[in-house]
Amino acid sequence: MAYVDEVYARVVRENPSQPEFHQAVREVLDSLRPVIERNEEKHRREALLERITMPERQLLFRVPWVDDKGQVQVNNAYRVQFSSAIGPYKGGLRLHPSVNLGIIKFLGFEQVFKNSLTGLPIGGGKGGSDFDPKGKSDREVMAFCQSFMTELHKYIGADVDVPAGDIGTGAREIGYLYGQYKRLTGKYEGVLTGKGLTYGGSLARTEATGYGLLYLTEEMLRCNGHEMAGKTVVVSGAGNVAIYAVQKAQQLGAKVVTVSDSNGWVYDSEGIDVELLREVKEVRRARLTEYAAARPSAQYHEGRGVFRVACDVALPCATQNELDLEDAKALVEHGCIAVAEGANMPTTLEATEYLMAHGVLFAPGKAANAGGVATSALEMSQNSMRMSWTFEEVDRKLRDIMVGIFHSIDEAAKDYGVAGNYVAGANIAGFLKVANAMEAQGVV
Ligand code: NDP
Ligand code: 2IT
Repeated sequence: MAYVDEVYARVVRENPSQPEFHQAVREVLDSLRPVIERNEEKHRREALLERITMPERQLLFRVPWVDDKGQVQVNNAYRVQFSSAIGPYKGGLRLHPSVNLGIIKFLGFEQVFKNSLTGLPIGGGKGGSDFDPKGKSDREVMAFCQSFMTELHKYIGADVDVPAGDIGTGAREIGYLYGQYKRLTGKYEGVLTGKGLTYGGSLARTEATGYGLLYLTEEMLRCNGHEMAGKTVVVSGAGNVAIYAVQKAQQLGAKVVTVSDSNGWVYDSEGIDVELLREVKEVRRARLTEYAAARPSAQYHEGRGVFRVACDVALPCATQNELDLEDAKALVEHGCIAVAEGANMPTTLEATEYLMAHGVLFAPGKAANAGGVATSALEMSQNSMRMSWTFEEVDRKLRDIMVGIFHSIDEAAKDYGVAGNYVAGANIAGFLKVANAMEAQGVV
């Protein structure tokens, strides 16, 4: 049996009931075949792939907190410290009722390669809880965050592990988490990113994932003889990534016609009004029905449907496995030329294969959405220097990083005989740096 298949079988055997983790590992290992085959016996002897697919440390803990009625609530919480080969563990905290260990492991695994692609010195990790911030009062969210950090603070630090936002964890949650870390440790340090601008945050971090997605997409289009201007774009999600993807796509001259949340989606024939979207989502924390009610050109639909709308470019920016084979077929039928993943693993394996087999340019999340964590690393740099850069400086660095990522995945794909396969290119380019650092550091 090929070494990659042996390792995949072991991952499935040792991590039962974690389908998302299996899926993420499968995609990476399949891409690595040509790399591993060049030196299979050496890698097997060093157990390189077993080590890269097994987290260095997994923390599971309970988070008790008191709700507004005086009832004690208890949530499950996780921090998976996946790899510190190239830097301190780095990755977000997801707060969503669907969170379980398998989801956090898939996200942590993806993060290792993504962070490597940024070219910055950050290892990979991820955490979160099945706590649902939706519908909770600010006091309840604070109570949860303080209790969560009361346990988590023992395992993190500016040079150890630096969490950030993800689904359900935005500026409010990061603020409460930071306050509690500072109170418990007495340290004012860059232990979290995505902080507010008054206490160590970086300009452009809020926008970074969405903007970075468009910078990479635009470069991918340009290198394949297209441009963003004039394109019709569908976006899913209506959170941090989606909002700033819509904004940057519009700045680049595209027309964005959809956004979605977990209840339904909006088609706006005039193009999404991003200021109204921000008001509904960031200020009022309301549903998209309120967007549709305030906008005559918008139609609201229950359920899913974004990827059935005719478009040139599709940007899934909500959650994992939201774009399936039927969606991929509809996109191809409508003449879509590019899909770029703002979310982590939003496209199923079958859909990814179908899109690539039908000539759709496909930018995988670990490359396309790396702008968020890259700007987090820039926030860490600014904290270490006790300085802050202007919006324009950070944005310029972000753009350079995203263009650089596109070229490194493009070149890795060409080097390994799979030109144009950016999934393989991203997995290979991300892997090579981590593997090199692991080999250099010995058996640890
Ligand atoms: P937010 O919480 O800000 O927004 C998530 C959006 O997706 C919401 O509109 C949410 O709707 C919608 N959604 C639809 N279905 C689901 C579901 N089943 N589970 C969760 N959300 C759902 O998160 P972000 O925008 O930060 O994250 C979106 C994606 O981007 C995630 O995959 C995340 O891992 C990834 N990502 C985020 C980065 C960041 O910097 N924030 C960086 C890189 C990747 P509703 O409000 O109704 O729940
Ligand atoms: O998935 C991701 O890359 C993030 N949620 C951002 C992580 C970070 O540390 O900024």
